[in-house]
Amino acid sequence: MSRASNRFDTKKVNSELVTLTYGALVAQMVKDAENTDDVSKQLERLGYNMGVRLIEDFLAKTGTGRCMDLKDTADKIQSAFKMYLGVQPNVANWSPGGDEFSFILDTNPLTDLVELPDDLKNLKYCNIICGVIRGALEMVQLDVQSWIVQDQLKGDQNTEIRVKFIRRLEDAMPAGED
Ligand code: MYR
Repeated sequence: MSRASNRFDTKKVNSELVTLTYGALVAQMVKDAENTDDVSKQLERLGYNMGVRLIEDFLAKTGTGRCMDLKDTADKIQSAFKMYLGVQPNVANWSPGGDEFSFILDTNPLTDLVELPDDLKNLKYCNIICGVIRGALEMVQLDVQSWIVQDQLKGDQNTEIRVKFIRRLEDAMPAGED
C-alpha cells in the first residue's frame, strides 16, 4: 500500500470528532435540562460565549479590517465557516431592505451522523452556530438576531441559518468615562 493511500484524512477525522463531541454534549444537556426549549436556549448561549472569544482569533488570523457593509460582513462570516467548520455555505436570500440574509449549508458537520429521536424533534440542534454568529458580531458592534430556518435533521434539504441586522452598537466606553 502506498504511503499516500495509507494516510488518514485528518480533516475528515477532525470533523467526525467535532460531530461526535458535539453530539455527546447535546445528549448530556438534554439529560440535565427540564425541556427541549431550555436546551435550545442553552446551546445558543454557549455559542454566544464562544463567538465572543472566537472573533479575536478570527481577526488575528485573517487580519480583517472593518466591514464596509452587511454584505462584506456576510462574506467574512462565510470564510469563518470554512475556517472553523470546514464548510463554505452560500450566502443567499437577501431581504429587499438588505438587512437580512441566510447561510445555506449543503452539508453540516454538526449533524453528519445525527438522527433526532421523535421526542426531540423541536430541538434546535444547531443553535450553537446562531449563538456564535451573534456573539462574534456583538464584539464588532453589530447587534444581530440569528435563527435556524431549515434543518436537515428535520428532513429539509439544507441547513439555512438566517441573520438579521438589528442595530449598530455604540463603542463601549472605558470605565469611568461617559
Ligand atoms: C468588522 O466589521 O469589524 C469585521 C467583522 C468580521 C466579522 C467576522 C465574524 C466571524 C463570525 C464567526 C462565525 C463562525 C461560524 C461557524
